[in-house]
Amino acid sequence: MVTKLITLGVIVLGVIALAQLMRIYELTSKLRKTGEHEISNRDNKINAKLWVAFMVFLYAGFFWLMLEYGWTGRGDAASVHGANLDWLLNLNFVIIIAVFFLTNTLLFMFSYKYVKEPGVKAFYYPHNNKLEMLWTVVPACVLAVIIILGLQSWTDATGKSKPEAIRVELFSKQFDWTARYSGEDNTLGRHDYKLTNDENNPLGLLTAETIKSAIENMEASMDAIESELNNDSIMMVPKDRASKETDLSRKSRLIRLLHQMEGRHDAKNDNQVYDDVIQTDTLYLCKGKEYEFNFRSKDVIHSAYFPHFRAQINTVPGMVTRFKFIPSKTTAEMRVERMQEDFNFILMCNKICGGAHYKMKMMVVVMEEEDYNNWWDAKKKMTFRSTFFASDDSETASGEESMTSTDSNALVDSTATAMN
Ligand SMILES: [Cu+2]
Repeated sequence: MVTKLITLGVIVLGVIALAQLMRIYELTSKLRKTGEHEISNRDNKINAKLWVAFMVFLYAGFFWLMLEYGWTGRGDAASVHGANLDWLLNLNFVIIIAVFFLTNTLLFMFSYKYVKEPGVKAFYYPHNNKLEMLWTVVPACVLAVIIILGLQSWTDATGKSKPEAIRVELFSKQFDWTARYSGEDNTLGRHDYKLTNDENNPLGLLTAETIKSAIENMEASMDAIESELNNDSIMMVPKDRASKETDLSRKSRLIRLLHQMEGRHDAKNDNQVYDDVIQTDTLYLCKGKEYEFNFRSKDVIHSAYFPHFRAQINTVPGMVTRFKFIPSKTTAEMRVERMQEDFNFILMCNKICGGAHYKMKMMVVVMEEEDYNNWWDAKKKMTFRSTFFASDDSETASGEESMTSTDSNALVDSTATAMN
C-alpha cells in the first residue's frame, strides 16, 4: 500500500516537473524571439539521420528474430495437408515481408533524402490517377490469389471425407475433451443434448435406453422438488420457493419433450450408438489413415487446435463442425526428428473459454498401424453399451478386462507418463 502511494506520488511529481520544463522552454524561446515551431537546420539533419538509424535497428531486429526462432518458428507439419498449408503460409510471409521492406525503406529513406533545406520549397504533388490505380489494383490481385488459394485449402480440409475415413467425435466442454470413436460400423451414433447425463450418458447419445433413463432421472428429480415444496415442515424463504418452482416448470417442459422423443424414436439405429467407444485423456491415431473429426460443444464456443497437424476449428454448441486430416508422422518419429524425448502431439482449446481454459487439452498419440491395431483391438470392446448400459449379456466382463490390457502398449505407457 505504502509503495503504491509512493509510486503514485513520484508519477504526479514527474508530470508536474515535465510541465514546468516545457514552460521554461517556452519562456526561453520567447526571450530569444524565435517561435517554438521553428526548428533549426541542425536539428532537422539530426532527425533525418535518426530515421535511418531507426530503420537499420528495425531491420536488424527482424533478422535477429528470424535467426533466433527460425522461419515462422513452427517446425515441419505432421499431417499430409499440413505441407500444403505451410506452403501457403510461407507464400503469405514472403509477400508480407517484401511489402514490409519496400514500404519501410521508402518511408525512412524519403524522410532522410528530402530533409528540409534552407531556401528549398516542397514540391506540390497532390494527386496521380495512375499511381492510385497501381496501388489499388496490385494489392487487390495479390489478395485475390491468397484468398482463392486459402479457400481451396479450407474446402479441402472441411470437405467430404472418404467413406473409409475413421470417424471420431471430439466433444468439448469446460474444461476438457472427450473422444468418441465410431466403433465397428464406422458410423457415429446420433445424439441429443437433452439426454446429457453425467452418470451414464456424458455425451448425450440417443437410444431407446438413454431416453428411458433420462425420463426416469427427470421424474426422480421432479419428485424430489415437489416433495420439498409440499413439505410444510421445511421453512423456505419466498425467493428459494420461487426458484424451485421455476426449476420445476422448466423440468416439466423438458420431460414433455423427452416423452415426444420417446414416441418418435426408432430403435433400429440404436446399434450405431451402442458400438461407439468413448475415450478420455488421450486421443490415439494411426499414421497414414484419414480421420474425419466431428466437433461438438456442451457449453460455450471452444476451438479445437492441433498445432502439429495444422488444423483448427471452432466447436459450437448446437451444431457439428468438421474437418479431416491424415497424420503423416508417428509420435516416435517426431521425437527423433525434433530430438526431444518427451515430445507429444497435442489437442488444445484455442479460445478463451473460462477460468481453466489454459489446461483444456488432450494428448494425442500417433502410432504405426500395427501398434494402433493392437490398441484398437483391446479398446473396441469397451463400447458405450458395455460401459454404461451393460444388460445381462456378457459384454461387461470383457469390457472391464480390456481396460487394463490397453496399458500394456509400451509407447502408450511412456507417453502417458510424459504428459503427467
Ligand atoms: Cu475451451
